[in-house]
Amino acid sequence: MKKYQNFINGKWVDAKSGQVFENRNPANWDEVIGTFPKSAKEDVNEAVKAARTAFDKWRLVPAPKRGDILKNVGDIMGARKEEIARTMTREMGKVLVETRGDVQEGIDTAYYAASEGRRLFGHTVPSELPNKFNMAIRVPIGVAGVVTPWNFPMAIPTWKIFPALLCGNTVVFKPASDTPATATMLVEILMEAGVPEGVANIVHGGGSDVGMAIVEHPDVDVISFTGSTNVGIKISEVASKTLKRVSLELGGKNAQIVMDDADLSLALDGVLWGAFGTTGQRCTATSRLLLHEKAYDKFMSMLVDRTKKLRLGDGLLATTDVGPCIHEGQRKSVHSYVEIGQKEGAKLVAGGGAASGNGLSKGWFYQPTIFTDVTPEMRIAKEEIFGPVLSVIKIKSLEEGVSVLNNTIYGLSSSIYTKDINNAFRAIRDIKAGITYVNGPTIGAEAHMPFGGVKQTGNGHREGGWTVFEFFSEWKTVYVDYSGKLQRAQIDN
Ligand code: UN1
Repeated sequence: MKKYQNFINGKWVDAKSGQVFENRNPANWDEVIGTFPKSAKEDVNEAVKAARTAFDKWRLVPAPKRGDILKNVGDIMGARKEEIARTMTREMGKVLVETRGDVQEGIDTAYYAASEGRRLFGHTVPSELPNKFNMAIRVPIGVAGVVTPWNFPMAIPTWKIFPALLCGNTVVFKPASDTPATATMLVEILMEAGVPEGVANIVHGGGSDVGMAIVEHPDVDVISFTGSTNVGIKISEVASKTLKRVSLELGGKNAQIVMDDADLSLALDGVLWGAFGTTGQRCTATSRLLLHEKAYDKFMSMLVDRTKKLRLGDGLLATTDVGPCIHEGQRKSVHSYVEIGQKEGAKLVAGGGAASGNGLSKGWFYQPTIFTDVTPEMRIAKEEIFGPVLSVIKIKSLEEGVSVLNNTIYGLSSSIYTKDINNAFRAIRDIKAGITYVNGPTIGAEAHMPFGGVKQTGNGHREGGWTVFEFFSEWKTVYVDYSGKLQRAQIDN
């Protein structure tokens, strides 16, 4: 069995306590991927010290040179893509085409960040005084704490770490304890690509031991977290004591509207992929279908039929459409929502229980599940389930669809299928979400576009795209007076 370690100040080390935890395959719980250090505050302290020291040199490396290293990172990830994808499927279960896509998102992010090294644009602005020059430039913040989930074990860490490094920050990375092997590969690649010692550090372990120690550490300047809304609120509270900058990407309760004028077979492919891709374990997953009454009967019969044909299994097999839930606790939580839905009076038309059968007996499989007769006030219509459960709500009009779509505390992703351009633009205007897809499912964000949500999905920041470089840098405003005399703004002009 492989024994993994933390990476601190350029060296692979055990947790100071010597304790370890196991990582198992959710499609076959007998298979242990490896053991990982069960770290604590003392390990975080070492990593932060290393990152703090390394920051003094790294911030002075020209941004285009930092970009060149990230270009190498993208190249190495490309060469190791298949190996990383297979490891990822083994440790978190999603099917191989999806884990390949996850790695590709990391590669895209590397090349995008590499090119940003030759931009990182600032502003030059005319001064109100003669012989004076005004500019605002971007400077690094310091040590970045990066805390990431298990559902996108490569893509999400890269969204955070690559822009943080490109901007000149150093990093202390705590990956989800369900996907530490993929995270370790990312750190190996960073080192091989030429990231200097101490600039990127990884500390494995639990959220309350390691994650919170990073968040509360006075020498960590900025935190980027993706995960549940409850943990996000806690992070926000703890980080406020040292007034850290914090970016939070939290829950979602995303909906796909299907209008009566939509291309129904396109909308069907969209909702199947959105609801059951990654076993529904995405913050962008489609967990509500808002279906126009005129398309209802036809669409529902196609949807139930296709859903029942989805093949569950080990994500490494080419015959598998849907992998397992991440662990026992998640499968239990999904099932408890199914029970809640039934008690609330919704009608189960597909799935509704743990899946058993050939090849499924040692994994956390759950049948793709659909509820109809869901009303907007039911808990299954409002709360994030994070599993393969779709709630269907009948709508009479676009206005009703948008209003039901907005009836949640979250606002990450959204989708509308319609051939009517007026419907599409009204939806774009009125939907309260960070992302809206027209004639596409709620999933499928591209690395070079802003990613994030409104309301309790986050705290207003965006990762991905050009916006993430704003998050990981400070503005410094510079005035250069070359008049040779005292010039007083607001007074001498
Ligand atoms: C997430 O749902 O946790 O758009 C991230 C997508 C992916 C990223 C999703 N590119 O679904």
